[in-house]
Amino acid sequence: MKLFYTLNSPYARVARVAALELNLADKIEMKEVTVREPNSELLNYNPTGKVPTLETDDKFILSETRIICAYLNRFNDDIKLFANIFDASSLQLEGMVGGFLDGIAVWVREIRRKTDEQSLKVIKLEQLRATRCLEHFEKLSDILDQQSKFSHIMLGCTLGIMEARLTQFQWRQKHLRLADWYDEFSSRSSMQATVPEA
Ligand SMILES: N[C@@H](CCC(=O)N[C@@H](CS)C(=O)NCC(=O)O)C(=O)O
Repeated sequence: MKLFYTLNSPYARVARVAALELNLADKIEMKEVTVREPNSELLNYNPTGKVPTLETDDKFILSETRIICAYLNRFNDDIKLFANIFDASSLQLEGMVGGFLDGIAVWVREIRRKTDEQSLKVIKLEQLRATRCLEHFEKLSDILDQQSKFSHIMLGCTLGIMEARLTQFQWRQKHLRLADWYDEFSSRSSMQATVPEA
């Protein structure tokens, strides 16, 4: 299998962390690519041009982080990355962390534009969304454990890209228990091996 990624994509990081957590490093060739460029190698494989992208051994091209991680999970039955459909609490967490990541990705993308092209309205909206989500996860920190779950990996990667790219957004002081959870989760080797560039 071949996993296409960029160093700084939080979505691709989720897939890379999941691959490491599932002990699949020797089954996957990691291929760093560029995105949003007409000559990106990824476009030869995936018309969406998005990372992560997985090429399976039988040459199917899988898009979308969740689909890729679900596919990877079939190679290691000992770990159940995804919430059981009968466990609404875990499904709730998984869904809300996904929405949190989507919002942070929009915010990060917005501030990468030239200053005079940035929309303050979008930035404000995403800041408010992130603040609400952080409060929600802070309240949940009692039930957040350190298991290798898709929701936890996604939450760790979202907080990770916030720390790397939204440096002025001081979230730690008001969310001490979530920060503790994050510090412990991000110390695992899969997270350490995939830290975004400063
Ligand atoms: N819904 C997708 C989102 C993936 C995504 O947006 N990746 C970004 C990098 S963070 C990307 O590849 N952007 C390239 C582009 O927009 O052309 C997923 O879950 O995998």
